[in-house]
Amino acid sequence: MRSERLTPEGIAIQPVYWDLRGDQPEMPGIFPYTRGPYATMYTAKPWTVRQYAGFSTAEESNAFYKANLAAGQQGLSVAFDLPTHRGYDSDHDRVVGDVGMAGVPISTLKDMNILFDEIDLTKVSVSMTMNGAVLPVLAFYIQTAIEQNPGKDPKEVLKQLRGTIQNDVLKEFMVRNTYIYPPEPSINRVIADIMGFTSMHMPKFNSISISGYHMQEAGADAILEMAFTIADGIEYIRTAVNNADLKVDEVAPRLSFFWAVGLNYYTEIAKMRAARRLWATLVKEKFQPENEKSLLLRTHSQTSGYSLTEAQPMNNIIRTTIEAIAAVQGGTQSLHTNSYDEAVGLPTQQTARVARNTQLILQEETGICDVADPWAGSYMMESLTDELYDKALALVQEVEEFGGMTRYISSGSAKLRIEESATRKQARIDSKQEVIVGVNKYRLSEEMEKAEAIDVLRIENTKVREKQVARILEVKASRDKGVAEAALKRIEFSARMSGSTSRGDNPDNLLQLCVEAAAARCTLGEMSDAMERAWGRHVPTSSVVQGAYSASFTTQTKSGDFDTSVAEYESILKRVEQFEKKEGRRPRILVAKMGQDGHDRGAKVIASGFSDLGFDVDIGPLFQTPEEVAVQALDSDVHVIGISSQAAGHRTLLPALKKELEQKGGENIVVVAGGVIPPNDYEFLLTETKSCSAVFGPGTRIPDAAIKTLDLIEKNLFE
Ligand code: DCA
Repeated sequence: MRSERLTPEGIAIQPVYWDLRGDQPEMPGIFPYTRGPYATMYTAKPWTVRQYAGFSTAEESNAFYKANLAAGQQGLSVAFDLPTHRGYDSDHDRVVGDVGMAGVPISTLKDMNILFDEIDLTKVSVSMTMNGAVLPVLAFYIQTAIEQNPGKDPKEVLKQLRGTIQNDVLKEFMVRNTYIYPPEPSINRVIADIMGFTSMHMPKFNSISISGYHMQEAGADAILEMAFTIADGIEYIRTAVNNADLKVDEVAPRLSFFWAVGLNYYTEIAKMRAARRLWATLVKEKFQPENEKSLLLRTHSQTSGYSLTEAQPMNNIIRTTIEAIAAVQGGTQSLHTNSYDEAVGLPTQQTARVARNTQLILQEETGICDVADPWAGSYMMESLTDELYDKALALVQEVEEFGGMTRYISSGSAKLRIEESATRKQARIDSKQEVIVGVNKYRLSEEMEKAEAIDVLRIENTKVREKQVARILEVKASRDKGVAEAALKRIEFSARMSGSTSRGDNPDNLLQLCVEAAAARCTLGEMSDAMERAWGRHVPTSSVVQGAYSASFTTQTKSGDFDTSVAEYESILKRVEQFEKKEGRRPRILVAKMGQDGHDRGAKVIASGFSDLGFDVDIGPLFQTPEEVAVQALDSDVHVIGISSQAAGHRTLLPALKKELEQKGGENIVVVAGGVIPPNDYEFLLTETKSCSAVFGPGTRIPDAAIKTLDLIEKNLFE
């Protein structure tokens, strides 16, 4: 352990302070681990700077990773594109607008070989955010590592692999939505077989990254995020013990966590402290492990994407820095800091560099690594930690009494609570109870009309797809067809089996079979289809939260804006009433999402807000093609379609929707769009292609969007 450090003022900074209140102060590295999983924390090893990235092609992503490693990044974190997540090869009809847009497309082993070209997988730890097509992706990674080491015993290669696969499907059914199969096989086969295989063959590899991140991004508060994530973790250990015949100590030491860290500075630090204590206490109580490592909550963190604004984007550097400090003072093991342009598009080289440097400055210029858990003993922090602990424990107990997280999620309660929380937050922002600098306060008048345009990365989606299609054909043409078909048949056969196949030495373990299929050059889509034939594809249902928006919007606040909010709310209701008198029915909107983009917070909040403001709201299923959206809009006879786009598919999908509407006689339906759409694209959508009539960027107030939408519908109908 490093000894004390003197500041320029001559103050001795101790690596750990222990003169806490109370007789028996807690220590880092000792149960219940409130203060950190390791005794020495960053004095022995700072957190890992792990930036999440994936760009349009495997070649570009590989070059980016190599440059980042050379520039000080310490671990890799791969972002895959949405077709890959959902188990589609890049040549599939449903994914035309999505290939290469929000990450790297990986359809074949060849793609994965290129992705890690000249990166030694036995040396660099790699995190992969993958939950749907997790078996083929992990299989490609394993097979790539084996082929990088010709002549070495594959078993020895596997033992050296360090990294993490997200593999957290439970949260996909609550938020984010990149699942493929229904919950039962997703958990009892996919996850169980991965835990079985990795615990036996890959001892340094973390088999799940149990993620609260996406819950907070979808609108969960700290208690919901913490409680649901810990309840998910308990469910996974239970699955390992009951279904995969594993002992708690074979699986729990390699479960890791993932938090979002937003701008509620004190709360975020307290959340991370309370969560460690809660996990250690509950795992000890429920599973009685013998290995202390089973109790450690080790976590990755990411600064909040939701907290970034399109308006005055440089402010986002400050927001991200504050969040990064909270993550570090909360004791994270690994961190991603967002780029300041992420509210409008994908990061560029330059903005990614600023984000990475934010962490390097914290690590190397500030002395922040010199002390473990510097907040310990603060009356405020300790009582906040206790309070979060108690509230989250009560919610975990509620979930456990319900029968565990799988059942709680299936009942729809978890999703609904998160959506309610998101809707209330939006209403607090719209009514200025919550301030966002440059958005609902301190916004310059010239910024009202249009946000400042900044350079964002633009991906030539058609070219990327053509390249991918050619590579898939090449791989299929050069392989032994018989061997590939036999490998796929074995996957399907195993998926149909009912007994437990999850242990790592079982020849029917699905990860084992997928590694064999990867070696036989089967594609990701082919492996996914083989399992889909046995299990089917999960079809989600959607509901709209009622009443939460209006209740929070018109809540009395100390800011004294109460009367203004009520007056604004009532004036919109009145306008909707007048519309109804004239048109014979209320304005009707279809809120829809196209492509493989499952981020539905924006769509759900808009649906709830518009519904509370008097609109008739239809909410379309996720993952629709433009044609399917056009058909639903015509069938439901809506006045307007609201498209929410978060994954950069708007330039392809909106013009395609416009074409479908024209072909099917729906040219009178107004189209509006919202989400992550760079200001540079507004002209393309509004004027050049006329594929929508308004774009509501991030930060748009729902009442303003509702009025503008009504104006457009009335202009269309009555002028
Ligand atoms: N004292 C003793 N050992 C330490 C200390 C310390 N103060 N700090 C770190 N270490 C050790 C760890 O025990 C670990 O060794 P092990 O692998 O043999 O257990 C090693 O150093 C690496 O440190 P760790 O804290 O585990 O950091 P990472 O390898 O970066 O793993 C973790 C972080 C959260 C566990 C992992 O799951 C991860 O990287 N997740 C990222 C997920 C992600 O990127 N998601 C993207 C959305």
